Amino acid sequence: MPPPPASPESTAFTRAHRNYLARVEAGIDTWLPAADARPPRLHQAMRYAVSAGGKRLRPVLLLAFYDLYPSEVDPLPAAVALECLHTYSLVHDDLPCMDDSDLRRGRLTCHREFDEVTALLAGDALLTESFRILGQAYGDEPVRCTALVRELADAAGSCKLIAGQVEDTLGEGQILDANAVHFIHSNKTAALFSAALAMGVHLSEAPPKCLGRAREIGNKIGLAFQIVDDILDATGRAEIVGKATGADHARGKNTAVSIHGLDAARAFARQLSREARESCAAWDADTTFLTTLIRSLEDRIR
Ligand code: GRG
Repeated sequence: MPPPPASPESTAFTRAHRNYLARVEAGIDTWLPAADARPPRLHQAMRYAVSAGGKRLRPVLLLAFYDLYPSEVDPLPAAVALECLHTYSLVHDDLPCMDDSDLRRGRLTCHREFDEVTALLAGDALLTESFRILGQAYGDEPVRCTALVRELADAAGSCKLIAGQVEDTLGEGQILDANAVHFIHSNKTAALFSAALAMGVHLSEAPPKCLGRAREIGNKIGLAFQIVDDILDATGRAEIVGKATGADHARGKNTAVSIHGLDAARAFARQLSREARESCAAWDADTTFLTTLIRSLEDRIR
């Protein structure tokens, strides 16, 4: 039986989404050092980790938010910088000293494909690259460049992304309360989503008052996304997440599912997603792509 005809809205969404993804892939290829740059093993590992398989959610959100009030500035290098930083965190998180994972983005993790030392250094280099790219691309505009660097550094630093990772790791095998898990999710995951939207605002013509609202929407998307990730891990949909499932439970991790139970976690994710979509829709611009994207994240747990 032929598939039902796609609605005009979903066709437009798919086309726009493909377009964003193609731009991100091209940007990654342009901005990362060539695979044969010396030392080639390091640069191959960096490209291996960043290339193919990622959903590119954070850079797509940055570009889509920028597109609400586009400016003369090219947002692509910032989108690539954000994806490099996100990928570094995944490479390090997969290392034997952390989650010791074999699969990521549907294939072997960086340290399994290369070796532990190379993966550690590739992660370090991706982190540094993200700030080099921002400096190189936006250095001619010091105010904008500083805002972008601060936004990304703040989200990725010791009080947010790394704070979340540390408390997540320390909490393994212990029973944390809902506040502690909320802290972990807000910082390990949502901070980078918040930064994605805020960076889109810094690059665009959006009025400065949009910044706080953008961060808030990013926070809700990130929290919803993490809860969905926890649900997928608990319900074993490895083909959707591109990595082994059941890992959270096996490691004694505290998740939205272990704290609230499956049904309440689902309801919480849907509520956050709905709030994020409603806040987007109240924006004085065409937010159809963004609201459809947010709904598609929630639909992963249908
Ligand atoms: C090692 C400093 C350091 C931080 C690690 C990001 C992170 C913190 C750990 C990764 C493990 C994890 C479950 C993080 C929560 C956020 C999350 C679900 C990341 C995966 O993001 P996706 O699904 O990945 O967007 P892709 O591969 O699609 O880019």
